[in-house]
Amino acid sequence: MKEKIVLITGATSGIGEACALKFAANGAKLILNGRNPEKLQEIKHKLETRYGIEIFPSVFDVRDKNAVKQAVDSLPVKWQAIDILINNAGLVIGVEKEFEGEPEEWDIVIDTNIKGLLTVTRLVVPGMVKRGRGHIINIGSIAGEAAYPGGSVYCATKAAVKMLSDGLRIDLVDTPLRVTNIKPGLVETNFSVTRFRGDKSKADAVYSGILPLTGKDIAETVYFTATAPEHIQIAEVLVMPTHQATATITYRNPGS
Ligand code: NDP
Ligand code: 8X3
Repeated sequence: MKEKIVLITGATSGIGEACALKFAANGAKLILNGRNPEKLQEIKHKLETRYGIEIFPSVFDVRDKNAVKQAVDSLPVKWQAIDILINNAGLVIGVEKEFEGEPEEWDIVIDTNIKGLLTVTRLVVPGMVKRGRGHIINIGSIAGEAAYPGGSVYCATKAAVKMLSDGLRIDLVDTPLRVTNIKPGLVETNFSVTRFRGDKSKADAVYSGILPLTGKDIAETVYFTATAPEHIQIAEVLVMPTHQATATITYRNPGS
């Protein structure tokens, strides 16, 4: 991984931050995207000090097409040859039924999870094609496999991530580029806090009685796919806690 340039969106929390740590520990050069400049600086300082690697912080909201374009176009020359793009930024807000949800919140979720991912992909992948090397790793979800109660819009966005990953893989089939869709189940991050609009006790209840995955577990999976031999394209990985079988079927030990 030494000298590889890795761009991670949504690197200020959870899975994205854990990926930053994993790739930094293995010598990658990181372009870390986030919306919170202070948090990005904090991560930059921590990882550069700990691992002696270089980090380029890139502050933008993936929903803002002009900001994404400006950020990609203005990368200093030595940061332009991105080898790995990890499209991780994403969220869900609410658990309302489809006929009762907030359209403004749907816009945020759809614009981030689908259009944001697509915008970053559109701007980064042409360079990879020109250079004849690159790997696009999208963070999809088990939610893209089947709809569940109160999750239809989020599930639809992650089903879209599957289709965008599959479509990109098809469009790149005559190139050495690889496309991977990682589909995690329950991962304890800030994800559920955002889903429950800041209600930490409701968020905690999502993981009660089951040992959930961590951001680190997903980062290990992402890293595994990124370091597979060049002739191996891991197209999809569905990864869940041992006591999870589908998005809605889990075994919960009431005593734990
Ligand atoms: P977190 O809430 O911990 O992290 C989400 C990250 O995305 C944050 O850094 C957040 O930044 C960033 N982000 C959100 N919106 C934008 C935006 N518009 N522009 C740039 N960055 C943005 O959750 P996770 O780490 O769990 O989520 C990461 C990905 O994993 C998401 O795509 C999610 O759908 C997916 N996922 C999560 C699962 C889980 O159970 N946790 C399971 C399956 C998939 P900020 O702090 O500024 O909001
Ligand atoms: C997050 C996993 O099951 O909460 O994508 O939708 S789930």
